[in-house]
Amino acid sequence: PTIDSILQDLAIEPVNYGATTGSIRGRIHTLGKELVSVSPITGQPIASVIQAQAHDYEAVVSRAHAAFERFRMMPAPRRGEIVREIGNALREKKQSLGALISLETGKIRAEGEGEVQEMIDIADFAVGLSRQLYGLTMHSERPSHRMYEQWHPLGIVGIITAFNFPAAVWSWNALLAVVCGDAVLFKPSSKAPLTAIAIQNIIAPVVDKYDIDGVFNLVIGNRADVGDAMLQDSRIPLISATGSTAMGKKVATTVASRLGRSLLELGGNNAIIVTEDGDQDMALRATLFGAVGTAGQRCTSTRRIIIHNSIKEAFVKKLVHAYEQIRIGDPMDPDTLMGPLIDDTAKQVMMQAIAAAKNQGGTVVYGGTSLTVEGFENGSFVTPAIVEAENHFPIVQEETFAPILYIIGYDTFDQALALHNDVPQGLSSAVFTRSIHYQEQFMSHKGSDCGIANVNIGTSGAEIGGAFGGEKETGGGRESGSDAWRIYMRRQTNTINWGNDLPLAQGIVFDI
Ligand code: UN1
Repeated sequence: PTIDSILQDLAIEPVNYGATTGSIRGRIHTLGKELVSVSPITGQPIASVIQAQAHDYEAVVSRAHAAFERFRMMPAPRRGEIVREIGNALREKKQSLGALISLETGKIRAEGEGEVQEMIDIADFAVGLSRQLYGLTMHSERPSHRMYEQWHPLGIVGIITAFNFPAAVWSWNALLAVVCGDAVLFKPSSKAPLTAIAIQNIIAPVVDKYDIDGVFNLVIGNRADVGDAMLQDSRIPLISATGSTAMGKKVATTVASRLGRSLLELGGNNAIIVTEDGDQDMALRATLFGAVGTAGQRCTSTRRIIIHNSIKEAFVKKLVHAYEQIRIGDPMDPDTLMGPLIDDTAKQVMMQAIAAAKNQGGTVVYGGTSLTVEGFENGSFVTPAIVEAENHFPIVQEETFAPILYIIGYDTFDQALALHNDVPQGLSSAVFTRSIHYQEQFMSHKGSDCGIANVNIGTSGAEIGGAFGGEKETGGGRESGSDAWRIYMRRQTNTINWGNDLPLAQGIVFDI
């Protein structure tokens, strides 16, 4: 498809408005500064967005608040119908939205469409959930009493996302929050604003059909006008934020200072342990997808290989051979496996990390250079890097959002586990082994300290059905499947007395 046909199919104009309350009529005409979305593939502008300013933000939030008060009265299964129609609208636009994600972020077409598939999957999940927002019932300690709990809609949910999953992460939060009866306020990364506009355009006919303007809101704007206001706004009881640990700390402290809730999904430093008996071919394929896929820009990207010293050299050799065959270039070309980084700043950050790794004693065994791709001279391309390193190097302890893979050797499995957990982050992890003994140790309470721990599967590419997130500096939040929906609701405990007496709990007698 041509760029023009992609933009046309998603109703992206040359200039778009960065504040909307969801319906076609709900576009707020802002006067803010223009934000140009530049494709990392060509370095050329795709289209631009007029950013929301403080008064636009105010208009959106007050409409969202009013909409929430109406929307929470709609029965949950009916809210599920809305999400089902959104899922269908996404199915119709899977190709064009996937292509726009590729254009805007540089991820390859298969991964752009994969991201839309995650949106469709979570929509299906949310539809089922709309009939399963279960609470527990308890036996009261008092005679003729009954206790139960209910889950009520929470309010406006703020969703702050990163450039690397500009669509799927919105859907994990928004589609669950909406079946829970909340309104959502989406603040996307300024590096991927058009994907957010496209999502609003795709859902607008559904919003109009159900007359729920104000439930799905968008504000694209800078931190001073929009971002800080969201964090401080007590009309937004929950902020769900995805991004760097530094950003997450700011979100956590600001939201906590007003005793709001935050759901954080921050950096990872994900490792694969390969044991002496592990299937090396499978480990190799998982490493390629995990370390090179999305040009190493997933929070679940594989950043460290912790490998038994007896097989290390042979494995690195095979890895280098595989890296040599990776087709780097235009992500719109179906043969490409790795597109550009998000921008030239990301490229500089990668080059600084490579220099630091060398300085700290590491050896670059492959790649780690800037790359010029013919016909795409202004794209932000690099070669993925393999670096022999030690786990304690300061650079290895950090998350660098780029395709750098550190190779670390070990002798005993206890050592491997210790190295594995000895980083500040705790998102995703994997072991490749045939030994049930190692597998179970890895998943046990003395094993991986991450939110996600896989056996004979890589670190990235999780399904939506599980709870997604991690511990330590990853922020502790859980999104997507399992019972992650609960954070989008408020729990109420109800005790009902159906007798004619008023007994007190704990056997207290308080009579005159
Ligand atoms: C992210 O990088 O922010 O597990 C999310 C995965 C994807 C989601 C990544 N399903 O790699």
